[in-house]
Formats: sequence, C-alpha cells, structure tokens
Amino acid sequence: MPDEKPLVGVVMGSTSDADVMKGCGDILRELGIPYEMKVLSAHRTPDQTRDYAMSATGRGIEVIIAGAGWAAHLAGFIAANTILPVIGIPIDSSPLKGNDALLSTVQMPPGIPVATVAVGSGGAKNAAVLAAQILALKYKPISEKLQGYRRALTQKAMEMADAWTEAD
Ligand code: RP5
Repeated sequence: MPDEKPLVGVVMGSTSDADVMKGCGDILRELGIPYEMKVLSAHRTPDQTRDYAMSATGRGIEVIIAGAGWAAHLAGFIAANTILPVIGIPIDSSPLKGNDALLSTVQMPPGIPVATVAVGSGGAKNAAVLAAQILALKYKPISEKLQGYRRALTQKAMEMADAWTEAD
C-alpha cells in the first residue's frame, strides 16, 4: 500500500486532533484504501489548505476527509475549493465539546455540501467507512472489503449478545 497513490486525502486542523483521527486511518488501512494524512488549518494555514484542495483532483485524490474542532471551517473551506466529495468530522476539542464544530461543519450553505459524520472518534471511524462506500461504487476490491467488514461487525455483535447474561 505505501507505493500506491492515495485515493483519500485525510486532513486535520491541528496535531492535537491526531488521537481522534487515528481511527480514521486505522479503518482505511483495514479496508486496503491508500490515503495520505496531513495537518492543515482553514484559519492558521489558509493558503496551504486552499492549494491542497485545489490540487487534490490532479493528484488522484477521489474523496477528502476533514476533521477539525472549535469553529471548524476546515471541511467547508476545502469543499469551497474542490468538487470532490468532502466528509467532515466535527472534533470535540473545545469547551463546547464539539457542538460548535458540529454546527460549523454541518450547516453548509446550499450548493457546497459537507457530508458530516458524528462528533469525535466515532465520526472519524465512520468517515473512513463512508469514504470507502463512495469508492466502492468504482473499485470492486473495496466493495468486497466493505462487505467483509460488515459481516465481521454483525458476527461480533452476535457473539457479544450470545455471551451476555444479565449478571454481566
Ligand atoms: C481547530 O482548533 C483544530 O482542529 C483543533 O481541534 C482545535 C484546537 O487546535 P490547537 O489549539 O490544539 O492546535 O482548528
């Protein structure tokens, strides 16, 4: 996989977002999807973020995932500068526990959507799965990996339910 060109661009607003974003990379790797991960900020490095968004298609990126906290404009700013699908993860890094990031990520004006997933680490994982679902329309191996991922989830849930007793 390291030799393959990335299909997914994963960006986060700060190095402090890395713990939350880790689950995103873990699932992309599990599904065999080549990706790149970068730290870019709509507020602190706007020129570099714009360049990244505008060059993504030319570099072979097909989906962008952007995670940010506080007044999170990263996903929306990237969406404004590319027509690639953009998935936004509101990160719960502020005193408002991600409520601020959720609204600033999800409430995009008509015409410039950001597909916003759940707040925090669960959302980071779901962003990877959603990116895979988009890519699965075109790449059969990714579709097969996703189907296996779903089967494993179901299997695990059934095993846990079978092992559970009220005494637990
Ligand atoms: C946002 O501000 C980042 O996405 C991060 O969640 C938050 C805080 O960043 P740091 O001050 O920790 O660098 O832009």
